[in-house]
Amino acid sequence: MKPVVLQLGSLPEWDEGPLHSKYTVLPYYNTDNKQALLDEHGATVKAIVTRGEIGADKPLLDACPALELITVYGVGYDAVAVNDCAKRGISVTNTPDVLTGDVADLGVAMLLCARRNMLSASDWVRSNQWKSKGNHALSTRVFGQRTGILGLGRIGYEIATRLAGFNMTIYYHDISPQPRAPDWHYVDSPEQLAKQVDNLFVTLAASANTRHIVDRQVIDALGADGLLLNVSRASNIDENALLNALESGTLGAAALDVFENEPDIDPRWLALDNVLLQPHHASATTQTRQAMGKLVLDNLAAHFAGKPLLTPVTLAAATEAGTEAN
Ligand code: 8YV
Repeated sequence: MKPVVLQLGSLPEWDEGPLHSKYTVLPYYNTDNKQALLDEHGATVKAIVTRGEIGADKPLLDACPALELITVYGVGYDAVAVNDCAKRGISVTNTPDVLTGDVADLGVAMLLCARRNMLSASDWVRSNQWKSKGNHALSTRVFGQRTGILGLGRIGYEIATRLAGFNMTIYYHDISPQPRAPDWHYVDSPEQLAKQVDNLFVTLAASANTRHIVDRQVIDALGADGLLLNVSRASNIDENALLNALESGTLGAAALDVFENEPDIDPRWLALDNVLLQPHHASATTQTRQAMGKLVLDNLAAHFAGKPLLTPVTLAAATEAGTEAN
């Protein structure tokens, strides 16, 4: 008999085929009466396939008493009730490493796009204002700026490495100085980091400990010429404080791939012209999504073959502030 898998989010069709051929898949995300599905089949579920932004909460875990494994299609597992998994001996896997380069690439692209006003400049051409009004307004030089990295994990490191190529001075904050940071400057608090830099990247793994770590003080410290970029999780930033600062101009600009309550984001974002909005797609290249799907399937296969998991999350460490990002 095929093991029963509860699927919490859609996957590309190249993953759906293999998933359905090896498992009895319950498409929770696609089911109107979710409670009825759980009442009828919850006791049979052996594995959950979910996505980073969806996770799996305690009520869902409680509805699946025979659950053995949660595989996350994404590096971030902050939305998974990891403490309950640890208590019940449920294994958790994620998809680290394979997405690092793409997330770093998009982060750098967001910085360039925001600082050089590329979207507004594109509109300038499309709306014929280049012809009718002349040149677009000047933008801000990127190379040689100072950039801060909040969370020097895999993604933060790759962003910093790329930006060093732009002759930038790199500052970072993490739980301690990181041995692999070459000549980058360690700063001992997020607020001090924000004070030192022009651009501040948030690349922290989200947890209860990092919730709103970028608060009003940090945003104020970045200041009216500062750019705040987030490719991790919305919860790392006090979103209301960020909106207030962008609306009042106490913060210069923001470039964001993640939002509270996404995709139903706060309409206040849409009224701002000093924010670059991206639809949580930093890892969304065909190549990376294929690699992420393969890891999900390989972890499932390993688990049901009684073999070691490829990318297990260490649950003891899962509640501490980490240094990865999405
Ligand atoms: C994905 C993510 O967009 O890796 C993560 O934690 O949030 C992203 O890479 C997401 O998991 C896919 O739905």
